[in-house]
Amino acid sequence: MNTKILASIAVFALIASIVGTSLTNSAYAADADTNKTDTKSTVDKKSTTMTTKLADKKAAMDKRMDEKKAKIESKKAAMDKRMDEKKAKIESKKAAMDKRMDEKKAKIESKKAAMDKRMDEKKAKIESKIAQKKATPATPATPATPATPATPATPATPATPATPATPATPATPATPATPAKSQTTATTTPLNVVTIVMAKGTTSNAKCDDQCFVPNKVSVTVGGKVTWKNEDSAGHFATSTDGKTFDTGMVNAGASSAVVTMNTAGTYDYSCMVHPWMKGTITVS
Ligand SMILES: [Cu+2]
Repeated sequence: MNTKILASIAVFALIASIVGTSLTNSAYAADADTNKTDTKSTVDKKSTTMTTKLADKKAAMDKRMDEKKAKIESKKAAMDKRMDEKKAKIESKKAAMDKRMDEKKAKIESKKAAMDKRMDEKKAKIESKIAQKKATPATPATPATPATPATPATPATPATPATPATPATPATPATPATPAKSQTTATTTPLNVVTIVMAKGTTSNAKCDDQCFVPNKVSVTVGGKVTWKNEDSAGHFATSTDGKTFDTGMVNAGASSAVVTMNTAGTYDYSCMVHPWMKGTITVS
């Protein structure tokens, strides 16, 4: 820009000198009429030369200006190009980042979905297990031998009900020689009110067998009332295997269940759904 100003000043000075010269010349012309022709031609010559010079300078200046303009424009174009390139780069980077983000999101979501699926499967398994437990009959329903009500003979040997066809021959009830498991006193006597104990240690003793619920075989008449008393250190359930006749819900350690009234005749196996080895039978007649 300085060059431009300097150039302008130079042009201005030239014009001023030309104007000055011509003014002086006309003064001369007015004064000296004799030398008129001579002077005039000289002045004309000078003037022409000056004009030419001036025009040349102007042209050169214009050329330089044009060149500068062209340079500036090309620089601007180059800069614009670079800017565009940068923009494009940034945009492509952004696009790549967006893509990566989307991919990450998708991954996380698919992981979550997989986890949800696994959880659902686990739930389903647990539920089906519980259902199975409820469905599988615990003990093959020892046909309630109500023929011998008075003798507490059948408790300890539940292995011999192989001949249920001949209930008329009470061959073995005469020998009550095995009172080893004295607690098992199966209350075959029909009672109206019975308390069954959830025995101590059954939580950790999967082999408590007929000592889990004591007594583990109970007979009541229709309308009989049964209560479970939990003497163990963990909570237990007494749930009928048919899944509908009765269910004490969780009986806390040291607590007793609500009274269950047996309204329908039949043989009902039951178990603890948390400790499946805990099995018992109630006969209602
Ligand atoms: Cu239990």
